[in-house]
Amino acid sequence: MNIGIYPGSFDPITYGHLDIIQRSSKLFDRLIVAVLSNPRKKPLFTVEERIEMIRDSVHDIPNVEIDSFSGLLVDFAKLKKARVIVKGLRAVSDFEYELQMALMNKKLDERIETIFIMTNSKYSYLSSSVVKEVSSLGGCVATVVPPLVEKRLKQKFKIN
Ligand code: COD
Repeated sequence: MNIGIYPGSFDPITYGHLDIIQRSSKLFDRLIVAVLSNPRKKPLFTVEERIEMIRDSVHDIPNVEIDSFSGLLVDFAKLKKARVIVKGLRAVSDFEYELQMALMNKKLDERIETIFIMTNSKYSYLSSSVVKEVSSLGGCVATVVPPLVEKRLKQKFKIN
């Protein structure tokens, strides 16, 4: 079975992430969306909240599973018998960081391949950080995140 892993913080999931999930799910028998559990990063949403929002967004894609991990991604990939890591690329700034991670992951486990999917041009400017900033200041994010994410952001920031 051909298993792919799409890892990230997903704090929270955006339509940019969702586009990568939809497109990469067609490349694998199973795609595991792996949510990083790292309290040191001080996320806005707990792992459980992030998983709830992802689950609600991908319920119509049958071969997508959601899981969380801590520690090394390559160890989680091994546990799940996945040999391909999927990453999204938006701009040159993403490339340097992603190249470093891909090469380090290869060093840690030479069986692992990282593949990159180019962002949909509609979402090339989109990041979880921008969404959180706009939402915290009362801006509308309805066109860039799924409805449940918009709702949860409003609840977090106590916006009506
Ligand atoms: N369009 C396309 N792709 C996008 C978009 C968009 N609008 N927004 C985000 N993406 C891509 C990102 O480029 C990334 O590939 C992925 O979606 C997830 O993004 P984020 O921001 O939610 O998650 P990150 O980048 O914070 O995730 C980092 C990891 C969790 C992958 C990384 O920290 C990790 O692997 N940690 C585990 C520890 C480890 O193994 N470290 C050693 C690696 S060197």
